[in-house]
Amino acid sequence: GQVINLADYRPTDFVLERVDLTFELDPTETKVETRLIFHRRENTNPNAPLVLDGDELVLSSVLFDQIEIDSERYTATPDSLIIRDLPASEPFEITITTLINPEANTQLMGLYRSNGIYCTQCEAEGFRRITYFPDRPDVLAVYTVNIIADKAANPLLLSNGNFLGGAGYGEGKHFAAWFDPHPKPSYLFALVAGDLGLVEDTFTTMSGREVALKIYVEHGKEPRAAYAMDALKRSMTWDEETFGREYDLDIFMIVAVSDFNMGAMENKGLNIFNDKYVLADPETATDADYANIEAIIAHEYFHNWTGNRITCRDWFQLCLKEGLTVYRDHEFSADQRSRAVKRIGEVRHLRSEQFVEDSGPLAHPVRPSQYKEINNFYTTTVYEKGSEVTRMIATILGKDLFKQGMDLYFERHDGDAATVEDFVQCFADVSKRDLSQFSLWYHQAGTPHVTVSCDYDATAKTFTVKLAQTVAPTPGQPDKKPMHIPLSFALLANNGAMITPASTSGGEVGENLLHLTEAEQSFVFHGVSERPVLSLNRSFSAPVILNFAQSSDDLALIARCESDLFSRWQALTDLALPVLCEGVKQVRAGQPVLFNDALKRSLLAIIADETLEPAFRAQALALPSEADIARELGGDIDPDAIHAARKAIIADIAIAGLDIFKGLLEQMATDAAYTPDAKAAGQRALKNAALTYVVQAENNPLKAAEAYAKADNMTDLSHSLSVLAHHFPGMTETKAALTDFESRFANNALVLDKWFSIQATIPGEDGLGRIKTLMQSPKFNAANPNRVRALIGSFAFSNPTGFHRADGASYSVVTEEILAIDKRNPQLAARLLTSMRTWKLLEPQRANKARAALTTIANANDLSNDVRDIIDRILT
Ligand code: BAL
Ligand code: ZN
Repeated sequence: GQVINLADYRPTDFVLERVDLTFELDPTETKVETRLIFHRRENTNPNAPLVLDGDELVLSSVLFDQIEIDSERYTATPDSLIIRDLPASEPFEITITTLINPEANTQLMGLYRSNGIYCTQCEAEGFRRITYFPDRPDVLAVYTVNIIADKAANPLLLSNGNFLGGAGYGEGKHFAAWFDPHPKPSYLFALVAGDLGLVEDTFTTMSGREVALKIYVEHGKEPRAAYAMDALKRSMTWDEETFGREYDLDIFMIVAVSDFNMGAMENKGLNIFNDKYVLADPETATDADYANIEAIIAHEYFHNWTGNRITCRDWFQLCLKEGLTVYRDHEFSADQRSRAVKRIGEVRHLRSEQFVEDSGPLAHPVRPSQYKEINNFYTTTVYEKGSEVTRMIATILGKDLFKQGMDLYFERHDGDAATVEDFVQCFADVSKRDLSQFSLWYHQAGTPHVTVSCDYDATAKTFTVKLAQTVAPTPGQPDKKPMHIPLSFALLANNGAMITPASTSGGEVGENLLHLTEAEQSFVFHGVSERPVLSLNRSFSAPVILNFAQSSDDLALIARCESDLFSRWQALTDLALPVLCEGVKQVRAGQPVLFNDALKRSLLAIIADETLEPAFRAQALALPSEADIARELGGDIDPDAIHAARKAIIADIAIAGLDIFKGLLEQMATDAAYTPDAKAAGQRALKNAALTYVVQAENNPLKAAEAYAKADNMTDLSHSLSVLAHHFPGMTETKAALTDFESRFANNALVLDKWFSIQATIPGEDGLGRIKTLMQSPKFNAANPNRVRALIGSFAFSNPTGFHRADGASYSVVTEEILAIDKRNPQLAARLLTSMRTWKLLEPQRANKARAALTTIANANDLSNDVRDIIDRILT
């Protein structure tokens, strides 16, 4: 693979004016005729050839202004088509015919078939697997698409934009024509054909236009699309009310397919979804599934403005659309649900995925400056850290200026292929702030560490907060500059009230916001009449790691009194992590796990506090995960010791709080029919968290088996099954429940994915045998990405004791599987391989085994670019 550099960006030599595509669909031999009108860009080399991208293409013919071109004038390979001797200024037409095989397309990029449905995935570089094309996001054109196909097998023929018309077409065939008036890059092209069920609705936009909404799913699954439709309408309303953005076509379509590499894709007017993020009903979807559907439906819809109307100049700018759109979907979910609980979930995810990425061999800036394989940059850094960077702009500017900046961005760049600099400039312009230091967030990889120390001077009545920031070296970036870090704060009095200082000095201080800009900086608060407790980085205003040795008493005060619920949760986490890490040491030293009562007291007080929403209390009960503890330890990781220590501490808390937990089991139970709203989901979350503690205190599967038997929704059913499987593997109750679940949902692959993933995450070294058996199950299908992620992905990413077996046996099995998957679907294989990105942090015996397994991959022949790129980076 060749390195692509941002610095080498230059516009194309030719301007593409319009695109006409005609597809004659056939499962194994689809004919694609592409008519392109170009003219040479002004002031460019008049002799430059036209260079079009391809990927595994077979050229059938090429015409210049409708006439076959001499073979000396062009060079065609599977990867490119180069045409020479083209006009210096006047427009010309190139007509290309290619033949492609959708059935054989197992990469799921370009045009492929999933369960008999023709569908496409073109982001980032899939369009070049359909036809030769200037396949880059800064080439925007208006598309007309004609689709011809067998009518009986494909009653539906869909593409982007508005429907122009259709009719019969020869024997047994028909055609449909679509026109998309909005210029777009090729990565937003989509085509769907097949036989699907339809759910319809309408939406009236703020200017009074009626938009037809259509969701297509497999026949029989229509009732399971109702929630997605509801989420879509709420998204459309929210984007009008919050960002003033109105939808711009007569029709908006969503198609659910069962083989999909990503979650979903925002193709203009024709979103294509992994069916996992469309289909839901109480019997088959969990509360988490409903929340994901809501978030992803919103995300793809929001892309219509942030991504489609304003797209990216090049793939280095991916965060321009992704980070911003994640920020928008986070805000949407926060408005639809509990903002604090949503924020806690976001931060948990950011820390467990993005912080890990940012501190390891795959670390890269939010806006990278080079890549070898763009598919490997659809990362939590680009998405989630990108969102955090947008959130910090909103925090620094405040609500009103942020809104003005967004309005300016939409006004100034509508129709553009823009850059991160363009985006930031809009906020600089409306706020008159210099955002050049802030922009380091886009360019410097690595999570900043902020060290905090406090000093109270009772005589002078001053409180000094000393901050020091560092960013560790990351690949290609040995030296880092100080960043602009917005830290939201509160000073709490001993009674929990907020203290307002008379004045502050030492740097810019906004409303409850410290602007840390220097490597070392001291903020002094004057007129503070008692020693305050500092609550810092409230609501996680900046994605940083705080090194702040706060006393248990101070943390307990924050956990009890902060008005910012996020900070209360954070204080509990800060109480728990040292206890858990100490427990790991005790386990490794062969000592009993002992700890003081501060954590237990604070935790149980929060759990029992009925003024707090149940969803928040459930989050508190979740405690830091095994991965969180590993990250806190930072090296010499022994997953078995981590598991044992955490288990011992939870058992201790469970016993101490047994009465509370039992009380919650009853209080949170309800006879009301299932609804997926946040309040009901929160009650279920607390009930189910309590169940986990009760069975551990009692060391008996009975209550979980009872919960399984009486569950009337998938949230309760899958939770009780997972409690049984994870805490009582092999017991009669567990075997019975697993068998029952498998037979009850034998015909629902998405639900069986839960059954696979629950079993794949049962702790302990037996996990390997279990996944080997499950891979042989007739229900498993190694060609379907959802199945692979549910079984092998869950094992590698979410079963530390099973995957990191001390003998290294799991590494061999998973690497072998990755090599097999790479032959069919490189994107999926590369993603699975990132599960080993932290191998160097393991204790030496496991690290050596991991290195050996990774070396096997590195030495394999014919690796895809995707896997080659990841293996090269994680092995060095
Ligand atoms: N653009 C790829 C899928 C998504 O982020 O929406
Ligand atoms: Zn996106």
